Amino acid sequence: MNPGTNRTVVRTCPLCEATCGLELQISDGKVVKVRGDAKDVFSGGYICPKGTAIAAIHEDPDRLRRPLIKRNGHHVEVEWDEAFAEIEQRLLPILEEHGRNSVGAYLGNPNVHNMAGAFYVRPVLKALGTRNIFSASSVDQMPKHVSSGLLFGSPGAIPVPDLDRTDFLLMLGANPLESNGSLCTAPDFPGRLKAIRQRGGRIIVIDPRRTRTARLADEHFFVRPGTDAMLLVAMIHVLFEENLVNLGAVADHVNGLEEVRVAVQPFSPERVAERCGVASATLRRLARELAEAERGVVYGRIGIHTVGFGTLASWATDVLNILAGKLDRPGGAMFPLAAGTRAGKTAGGRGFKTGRWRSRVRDLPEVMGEFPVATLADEMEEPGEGQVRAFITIGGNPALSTPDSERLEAALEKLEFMVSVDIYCNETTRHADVILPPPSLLERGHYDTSFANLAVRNVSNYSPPVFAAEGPSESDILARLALVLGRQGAKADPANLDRLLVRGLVEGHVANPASPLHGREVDDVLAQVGDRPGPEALLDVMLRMGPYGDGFDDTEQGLSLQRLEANPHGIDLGALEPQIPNVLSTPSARIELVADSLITELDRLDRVLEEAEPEGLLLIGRRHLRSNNSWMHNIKPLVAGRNRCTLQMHPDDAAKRRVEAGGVVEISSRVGRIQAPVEINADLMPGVVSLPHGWGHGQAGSRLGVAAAHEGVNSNRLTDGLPLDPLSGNAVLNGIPVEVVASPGS
Ligand SMILES: Nc1nc2c(c(=O)[nH]1)N[C@H]1C(S)=C(S)[C@@H](COP(=O)(O)OP(=O)(O)OC[C@H]3O[C@@H](n4cnc5c(=O)[nH]c(N)nc54)[C@H](O)[C@@H]3O)O[C@H]1N2
Ligand SMILES: Nc1nc2c(c(=O)[nH]1)N[C@H]1C(S)=C(S)[C@@H](COP(=O)(O)OP(=O)(O)OC[C@H]3O[C@@H](n4cnc5c(=O)[nH]c(N)nc54)[C@H](O)[C@@H]3O)O[C@H]1N2
Ligand code: SF4
Ligand SMILES: [Mo]
Repeated sequence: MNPGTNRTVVRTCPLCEATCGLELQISDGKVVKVRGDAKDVFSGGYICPKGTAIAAIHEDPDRLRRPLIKRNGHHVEVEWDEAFAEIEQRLLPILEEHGRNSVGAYLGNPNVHNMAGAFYVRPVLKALGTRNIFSASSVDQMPKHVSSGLLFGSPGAIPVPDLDRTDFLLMLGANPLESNGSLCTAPDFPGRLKAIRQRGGRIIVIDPRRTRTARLADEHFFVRPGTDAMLLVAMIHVLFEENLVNLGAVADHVNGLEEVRVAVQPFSPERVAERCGVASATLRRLARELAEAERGVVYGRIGIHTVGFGTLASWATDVLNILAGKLDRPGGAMFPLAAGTRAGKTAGGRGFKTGRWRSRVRDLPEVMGEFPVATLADEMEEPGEGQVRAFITIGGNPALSTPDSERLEAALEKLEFMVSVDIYCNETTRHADVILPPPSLLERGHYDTSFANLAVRNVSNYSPPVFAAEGPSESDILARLALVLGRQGAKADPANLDRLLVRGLVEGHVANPASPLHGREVDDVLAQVGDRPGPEALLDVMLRMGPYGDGFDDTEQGLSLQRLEANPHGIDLGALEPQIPNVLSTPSARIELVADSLITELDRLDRVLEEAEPEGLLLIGRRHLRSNNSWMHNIKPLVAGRNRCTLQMHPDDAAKRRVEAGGVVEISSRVGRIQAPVEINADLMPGVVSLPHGWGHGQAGSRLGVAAAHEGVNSNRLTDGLPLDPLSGNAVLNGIPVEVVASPGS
């Protein structure tokens, strides 16, 4: 890569789930222009303001270039060897003395946007051996994993709305005009929504706020936060009551139909309507319209997952699709078939279990090998065997992203030792004793291993690094961390782990009688992979052994990393195709509509409906197109303009509390109290207030110059770590009871 030349490169944007193709013009080693890649097979030139800001993230002077060690309370730059030696000297004795569970780990959202996260986090966790694993999943999509695990046997089997072919989209708790979509990878989500309406289809949005997405829809209904499970279950009730159940293509693959009918019996629209704030006639009509739609689908996202009945709401979404005959059918809810998955999966499997072990303090079940991050502070504070005394964060900012965060920050400060793999010294990593900064997102290869499994078209694209990295790659950093934890020493060569991982993957195929590689010489196969960096080598094997791969057969035209490199705008593998029954991993090889745990949740729903409705205001979140959770507020073009960290409130609620436009309010919940400027806004449902998350910068010891000037307040000082979605352990981040008063002196 000659820095002196002018060149144009294309690459996939790793900043959100939409996976847009970007075109970067580079002159004298600097990105001089970013625009959408018009030739990208999936995004066709679409881009959002964050994609344009990618160069500013790369160039951000506050982005760390060298490791930091905290000495006498201040972070100082050190060499890489010194940083790993420090970890060896300080972390290993804690493990020796207090056992493996004394070190906790938290994995943040960027790990799913990054090959290092996909392939090298697991070896770190394995070397650590701890059960105290936490991640952003339990403040996000864990309910979806659990409902998919129960219904389809695998937490990764997630059906997505077939946006490009549907004519009826019922959308709850999602705001893709700001978020660009989630658990539904669809670059230019806004354009795809407009196309539904242009072809005569209809969009209905259910959200406690009249969002930009709601404005684009044909109809919008307010819903009381946290009540979507009732609303969806009532719609299932209508399908049975009005004889609208029609399983369609999946009729021969479903168990438990009669049990669902009985279980939803108590939940008529008339019973739930007042509680949800949606008229019973509307619920009946929407159920009928869904059933009658030739190509229709229900899609729910974070607003229905980060609530106390998150798993039940997620389950009910899929059950509605199944009972209305919309699952596994074009225009309905379909399963992607990603290039990186193993070819030849057939129906059946071991199914899905949670609670294989439980958390020490609150006795909460493990879900997908982790505990709810809402109990992280408990595990750090409570003395005794297994107390979390040391902590590793990888690409995460739990100090801003997780509930009751003031308490978590206090617990972080008391740790004996903390390591963070992160590009910034921010609200979380300022507590770390050692910060290991990976190179920028333009200095690494990129492939979306996660989002290919959630995409509305099957596509495959690889982006090589744009610039050579100054320091070690993120996979090398994680490999060295794994080697230190595995007692291989602070100077162990990360390439050793690369070789082990790639060889292990190939050996697995060679040993598998069902694999086309069965019986081949491992070294011959490895020779075909060639001399690539670890993540690229692993990716190559996965692509070639995947459903579109060449299977390491020279005579085949299939997919390989080399082929992707020759097609920089990506390769289109076509529209989604039916995957049932092969996608199912339940022991019965069928869809299991009911599980005991879900019946227990329906019983709880029944009891909640009998209780008096809680009074007072409920707090929900709010995303903005120019933000990304907590970590892009240090980029000037993304924070320019008016303060976005405001509390939005309906005029009637404001009037009742004598809150005036332009003033400052004090917002308090069971766990915290913060102040924020207020915006009076009739787009909110009365009784609901909204504050975005990810703000609250300017903390002592952090190094975020721009963010400190746009600090805002941390909404997770109000969210409560106690109430959880019981089946998934997901935190409740929407529908928080709060009080709001005009701030004295404002
Ligand atoms: N109240 C409320 N809270 C929420 C939400 C909400 O809607 N409301 N949303 C939740 C959701 S959906 C999520 S996903 C979580 C996110 O929770 P987190 O993942 O904990 O938070 P992020 O803000 O995404 O922080 C990402 C961190 O990764 C670092 N980083 C960025 N790029 C890289 C990289 O390439 N490598 C490494 N190693 N580090 C990198 C950043 O500096 C930052 O420290 O927040 C959750 N919190
Ligand atoms: N610009 C931007 N894009 C992002 C992110 C970001 O922070 N900023 N974060 C990324 C991440 S990590 C994720 S997970 C995705 C999330 O993507 P989305 O799921 O689309 O998230 P939101 O935009 O927060 O939309 C959630 C909607 O749910 C509504 N809501 C709140 N409570 C309820 C409720 O009880 N019921 C119903 N029906 N609705 C409710 C909110 O008003 C909001 O409009 O976005 C990703 N993309
Ligand atoms: S929508 Fe997402 S993937 Fe597309 S440019 Fe914006 S941040 Fe990047
Ligand atoms: Mo998320």
